[in-house]
Amino acid sequence: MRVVYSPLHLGHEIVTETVMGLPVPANEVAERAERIRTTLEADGGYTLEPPSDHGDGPILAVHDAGLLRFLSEAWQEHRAQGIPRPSLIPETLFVRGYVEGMVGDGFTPREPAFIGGRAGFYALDTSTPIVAGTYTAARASVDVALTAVDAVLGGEDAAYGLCRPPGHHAGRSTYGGYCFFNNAAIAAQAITERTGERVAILDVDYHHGNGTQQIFWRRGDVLYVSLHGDPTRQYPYYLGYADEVGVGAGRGANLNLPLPAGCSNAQYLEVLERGLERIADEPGSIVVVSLGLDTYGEDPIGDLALTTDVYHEVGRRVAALGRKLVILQEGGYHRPALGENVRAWLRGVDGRPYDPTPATGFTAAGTRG
Ligand code: SP5
Ligand code: ZN
Repeated sequence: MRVVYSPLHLGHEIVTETVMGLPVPANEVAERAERIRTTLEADGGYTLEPPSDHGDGPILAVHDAGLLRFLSEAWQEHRAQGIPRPSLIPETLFVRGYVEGMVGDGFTPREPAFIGGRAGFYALDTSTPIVAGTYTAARASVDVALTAVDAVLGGEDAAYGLCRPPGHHAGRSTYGGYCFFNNAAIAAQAITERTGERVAILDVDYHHGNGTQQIFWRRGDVLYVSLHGDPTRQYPYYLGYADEVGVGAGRGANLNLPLPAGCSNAQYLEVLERGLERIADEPGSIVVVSLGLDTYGEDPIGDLALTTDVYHEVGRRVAALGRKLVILQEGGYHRPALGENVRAWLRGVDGRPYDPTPATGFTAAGTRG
């Protein structure tokens, strides 16, 4: 399988994130993508290639121009405004209550000049710091996704984009949840434009892909199916409920499948079947997969109980749809098992058996061997 990877992600070097106002060690770190890359290289069945530049067009097809401009300028503005901090985190967030009862009635929210307020005009949370290399990394991550699309439109049955930073929390005009541009949404949009076909997005990251849902909410040509920790207890909290089905032409083209804490492999596979049945009902030849491994039992921010061997089975079942797959990396924060979990998933897609790499010290059951 072709794997698209860019070392430019290394410039998005995050040390701490802010959770409920306090700094904690960052979860979404460069080591994640490097672990995945080295594990796939060691496997031997994956050929790494760099992304090609796809320009602004595919980004602006799903994102607000203001978000793109902000992200492209944010770090230099932060520096120019003389703020002596290692990363840019918003001072305020533009929550709906500021303008409740005002919007659309002769009032338009405006983007301020001070960078701490400007960041909050676009941010969803305070856990997504911007550093010197963030924009370059986020652009490269989009190009990784679009190069994986090129591989599949060029005839490959499946391609894997080792995207970092991830994308599925980024909405039309918002960044957050460690995400800046919505790689999967940009990929799906490019596929619809280039094939004229319907596209399905299967999101198996532990978190609901609020950005992807929002971007395609009114669209019937892009089906969004997501399995995730129930938002009553988990980020992104405000979206991801089962009764969110889309509106207008998009009604019925959004399927949320919330999962309970402690969800086992067997329970997970049952819910997965519902998602796969929905995708199989839809015309189209390509599925975009938002692949998060934060469903893993040892994930530091997830609370499901999946093990490495189930990822092989999930990959196998997704491939059994008989659709071409554009597989894009999202979350997954238990670094010691992350490479193996991705490798198991992709070998499932390839129809190759999975045996754990002895050097990792992890068995297929996910316990230390
Ligand atoms: C792409 C992706 O997986 N983004 C996830 C963003 C989650 N951000 C919230 C992190 C909150 C961490 N809470 C720690 C609780 C530890 N028990
Ligand atoms: Zn996640």
